[in-house]
Amino acid sequence: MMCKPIPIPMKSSLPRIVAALAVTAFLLGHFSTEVSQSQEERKPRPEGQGGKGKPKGGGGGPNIAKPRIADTVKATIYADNWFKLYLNGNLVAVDSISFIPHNVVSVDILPDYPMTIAVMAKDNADPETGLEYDNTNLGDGGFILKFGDGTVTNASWKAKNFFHGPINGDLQNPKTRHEAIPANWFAVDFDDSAWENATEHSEEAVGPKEPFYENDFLGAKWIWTQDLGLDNTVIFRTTIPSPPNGSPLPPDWPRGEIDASNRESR
Ligand SMILES: [Ca+2]
Ligand SMILES: [Ca+2]
Repeated sequence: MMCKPIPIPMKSSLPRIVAALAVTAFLLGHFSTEVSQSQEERKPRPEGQGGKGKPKGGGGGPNIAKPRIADTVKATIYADNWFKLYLNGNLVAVDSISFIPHNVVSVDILPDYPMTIAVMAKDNADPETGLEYDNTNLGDGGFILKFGDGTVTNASWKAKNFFHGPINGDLQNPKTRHEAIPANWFAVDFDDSAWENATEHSEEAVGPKEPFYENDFLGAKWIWTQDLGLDNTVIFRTTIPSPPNGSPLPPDWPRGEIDASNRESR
């Protein structure tokens, strides 16, 4: 009797199967490598253990206590409209959006006490008129900050205005007044003793936008000079002697010396 012919794979199927097997083998090998690297990254590093153990020579670097990310605190900052922040003379944060939308800037900082905080905050204002939106509107300012160590803005900070206008709020014939900003306004040893204290303003007066409410500013106050509308460039300064939340003072970490490129004044 005649046997029914057994179906055989189409000519093109065999190369496809071989190719699929090869791809599978490659992916398995790649995945294995990835897992291996990931496990390697998770291994605790022997360095940075607080200086324990005997020096191994070569400068003793691995045996020096080094800060870890857990030693940093979070800095959360909102400015209407823009700011730059110095800690102990070093530029550590610049608002990434100069005007609108209003944004919150959040960065990790490695605190060092006493900690001199210096902030330049700017309301959006035309240098010649003090107005915004093509000289059609009088804008207002506002600044608030909170660090993970309990540091917050309040009236204990010093504040000084360097750009006022439009003088008398005159929108029809707007004039402005500028004062030169000291070159070393952010330095630790800058003398701000003659400056007035910052003025705390209500949340209602500043009118923060949505990002403010999505971040933790509990305990922090909105600050500016007395004139939220006409003072447009304000510098704030304060010195925090120790962590306000009672955390112990950090060790004397090796902090290094980066060149002066992050210390420009304007
Ligand atoms: Ca203004
Ligand atoms: Ca504004």
